[in-house]
Amino acid sequence: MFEKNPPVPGSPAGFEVPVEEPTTPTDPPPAKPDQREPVPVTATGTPEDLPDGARGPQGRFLTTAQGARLTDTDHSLKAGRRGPTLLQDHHFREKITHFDHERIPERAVHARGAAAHGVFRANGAASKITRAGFLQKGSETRVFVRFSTVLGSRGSADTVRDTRGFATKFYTDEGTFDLVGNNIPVFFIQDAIKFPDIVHAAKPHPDREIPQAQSAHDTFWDFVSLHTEATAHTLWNMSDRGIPRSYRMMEGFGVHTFRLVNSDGETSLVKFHWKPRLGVHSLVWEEAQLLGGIDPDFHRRDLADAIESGAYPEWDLGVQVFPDTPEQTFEGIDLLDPTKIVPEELAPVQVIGTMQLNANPTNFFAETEQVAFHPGHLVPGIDVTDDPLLQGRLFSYLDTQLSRLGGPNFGQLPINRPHAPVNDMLRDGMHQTGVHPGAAPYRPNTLGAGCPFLAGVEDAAFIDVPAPIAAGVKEREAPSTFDDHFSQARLFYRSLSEIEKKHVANAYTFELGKCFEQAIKERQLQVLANIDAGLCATVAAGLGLPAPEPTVSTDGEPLHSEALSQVGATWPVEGRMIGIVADDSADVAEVAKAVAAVAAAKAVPLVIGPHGGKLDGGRKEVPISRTFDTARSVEYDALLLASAPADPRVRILVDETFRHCKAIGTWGTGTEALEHAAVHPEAPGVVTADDPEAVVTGIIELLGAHRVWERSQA
Ligand code: HDD
Repeated sequence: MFEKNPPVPGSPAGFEVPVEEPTTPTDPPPAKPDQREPVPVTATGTPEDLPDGARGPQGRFLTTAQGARLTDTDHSLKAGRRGPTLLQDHHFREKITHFDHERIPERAVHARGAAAHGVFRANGAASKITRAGFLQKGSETRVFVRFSTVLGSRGSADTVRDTRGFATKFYTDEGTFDLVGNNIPVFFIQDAIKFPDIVHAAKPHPDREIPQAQSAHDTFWDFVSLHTEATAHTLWNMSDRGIPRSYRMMEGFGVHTFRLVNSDGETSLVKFHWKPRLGVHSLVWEEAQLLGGIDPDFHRRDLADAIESGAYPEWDLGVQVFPDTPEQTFEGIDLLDPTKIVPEELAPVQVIGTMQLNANPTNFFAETEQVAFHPGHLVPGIDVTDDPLLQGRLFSYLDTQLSRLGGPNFGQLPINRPHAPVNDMLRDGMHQTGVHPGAAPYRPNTLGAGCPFLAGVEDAAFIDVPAPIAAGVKEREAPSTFDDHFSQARLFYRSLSEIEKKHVANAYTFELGKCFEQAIKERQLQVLANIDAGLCATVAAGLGLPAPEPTVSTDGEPLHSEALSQVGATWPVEGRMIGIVADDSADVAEVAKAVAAVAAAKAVPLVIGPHGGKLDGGRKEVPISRTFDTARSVEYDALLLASAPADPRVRILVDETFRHCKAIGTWGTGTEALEHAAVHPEAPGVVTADDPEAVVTGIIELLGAHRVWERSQA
């Protein structure tokens, strides 16, 4: 027999409704065990007595998933040594079943990525415009950043021509904030409803599923030549930004305009920018292509190696700030149009903090693969705007995790857990790992003493800004300010240096040259004519087609934004790779001096020799990092020649380094290696001296400017 509930204090006898909700909150329950730090470790067994050099804290004894110790994992349980496997082999079944389900669906876009942990430190400059706690002076917040390509599958090459994702998860005390951006500040489309169209066009053709991770094919150019709002983004992709040298050397952009709210409730509109301390640098196209075969993991390796060696990459986070006016425009630029930038000369980027990435993930799958970003992960002080692309993203990211991560509890995965206490009323579902106490995950309630209570501004609650919405009728239309598809492409193109413009022309010529349909090439040439007549003429000549006349006017537009060009400044060389060619005839003491000088400049010296092991000379020894078999020029940012091995592979090394406009230094007999490759010792960017330290000094200076563009043929 069940007793009737006892009377609620203060209520009439019995259990009659209506009952008042309690009005004084009790203490909130503590964070769920799985949201506390440090993250619980689930390894079984004892980690003591591990052999030296063990690479993981695996326990000592192998067990089943249920913790029973095992004597054998190499043989299935059989009816006799030569007999069939028994169905009762629970270890075999557990092992194979788990293996059969190891893969999860890859991301529909941005499937290929690499990530790192780090910390963000705010300088307080944003405190006037936002009340977000993590942006107040001195605040330090842990972050996890995932970089990615967009088009390729998980196993595709890193160095393809593509946009790069730059997604940052800030684990703030007030909840998680995700800044899910790209290395390109504009987007292909203005409205999220077009996302499946651009992605279907850019992904491999549905019949043969080729080409992988490429935009150089008919369906991509078919779509973007028709859908001219993609013009600016496509142009950025064809520029050097489409083939970054390293994730560490890319800018990042929030792309959309966001709305910040300060502690007085005042709002402003902002665009977020990440500025890499190492500068913005790119590969040249031939390097990118070669790397696709020689080291498809080039960017992933570069990031992990740099962090492992202590060359922690850093970015300044900056904002461009605009008044929150009803028009939401700035200097005539519609701030809700994600195909537009605001040139930095019109609205400077103001630095509000710095991020350092200082730890590699422990487990790729658990962290890099399972991390789930979402532009709707917002914190008090940061809100969204009505940009129709952002509005659609607010739906898509949550939705996609349901199939990718298998249900609605992906937020409980260690990498996705907020570092703020969570006290939600979400319950059950697939892969629920929380063991929620209490009987009243609903509101209003009396059985849980009214908890959880609702917070106000004074409790650091997230407030949806009551921003006015433009009046109008319900319709499927874009504002007329979204109609201009060319002025910003022109602005970008005209802001590039001559060498960068050449690269753009080469990229269009390559990509369209890979298209089969003549009509698509002709239509894209028309788009190019509306960007720049010279660009159009060069590409048309490369394709062997006539250059059309522009169909839009170019009058009265800004022509130049210096901040858009990558060329002309000098930057730190931390973590840059310098190859040092030497065979057994080299003066080993001199090689050792060069190695030390490169390391002292915080670059990475890699000795390339004819065999593995060491260069041995007198009392000096130098370890060889690469051999003529394994080395290819594309791995290095500069090359030093300590001797002149008569080996064709060395000739290719020198030849490619020269063609790719990278610095070359020689001393002693090394200078003869230049002759073998027909490189003039006085050519720009070639440093020859007697002393290897002087050579390294010259090379580091050249490397600061990234490349020796005077040498460029194209
Ligand atoms: Fe997106 C992933 C960036 C528009 C739908 N997007 C994804 C990632 C980045 C971006 C960096 C990878 C996150 C990670 O590393 O896990 N996306 C952008 C930017 C956009 C943008 C900068 C425009 C300014 N995206 C966009 C639209 C839609 C999506 C308009 C859909 C309407 N994006 C997705 C997605 C993904 C995704 C399908 C795939 C995996 C995921 O979300 O978690 O939902």
